Amino acid sequence: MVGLIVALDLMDKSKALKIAYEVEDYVEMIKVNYPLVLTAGLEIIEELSEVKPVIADFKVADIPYTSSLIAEASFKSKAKALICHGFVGSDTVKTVLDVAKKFNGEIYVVTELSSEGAKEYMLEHSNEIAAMAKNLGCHGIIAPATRKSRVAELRKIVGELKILSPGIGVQGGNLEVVKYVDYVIVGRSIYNAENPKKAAEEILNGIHRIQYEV
Ligand code: NUP
Repeated sequence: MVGLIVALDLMDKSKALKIAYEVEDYVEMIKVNYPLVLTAGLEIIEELSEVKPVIADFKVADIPYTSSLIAEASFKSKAKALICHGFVGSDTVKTVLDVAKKFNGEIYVVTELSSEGAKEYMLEHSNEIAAMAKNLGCHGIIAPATRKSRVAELRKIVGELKILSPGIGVQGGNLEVVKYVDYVIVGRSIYNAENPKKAAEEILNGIHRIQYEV
């Protein structure tokens, strides 16, 4: 069954916590990114972990040594998973994966961003990045809901690996992508909604409708 991950890109800790509790029945995981962690502190990961497992979307993209420290700080703060860029190459990805293993954590690799700029440089190597993530034994990839046909292609490359897909709603992607993914990541369409709980429920219903369409 395809699951929903809420992205809490908020700059207000209490609002983030409030929304996390409101949507908890509809989401499998909570994704945090720099906007929240830079304002609320790394402790927010542990606090949100009380609600659901947390993915730290730090898009790690540094030399292996520095990346290993970022991974260590993330997993020590109780992140369940960490997102790492793939364009940096296999040494960095392997290093953060080794750190993740010590904490029983997971690594998801960005193949190509969901934004338009990904077409300038990332798209050219996205398939190779996906293959690298699979060969290294990462847990999954991040693939763009804004380019459904690309996600279908990436699925063929990564096989059983998990695909987490952002870009639905404000970025223009739609739920059709659920045919190829394990999770969709949704931020603004939930946390900016008048009623985030209802928005999350509706998105989850939409996921199930499309998933079970014949
Ligand atoms: O390719 C990516 N696109 C993307 O939007 C990789 C990501 N990690 N994200 C993240 O997903 C982005 O940083 C944000 O946290 C979330 C999408 O949020 P929204 O567009 O649904 O508000």
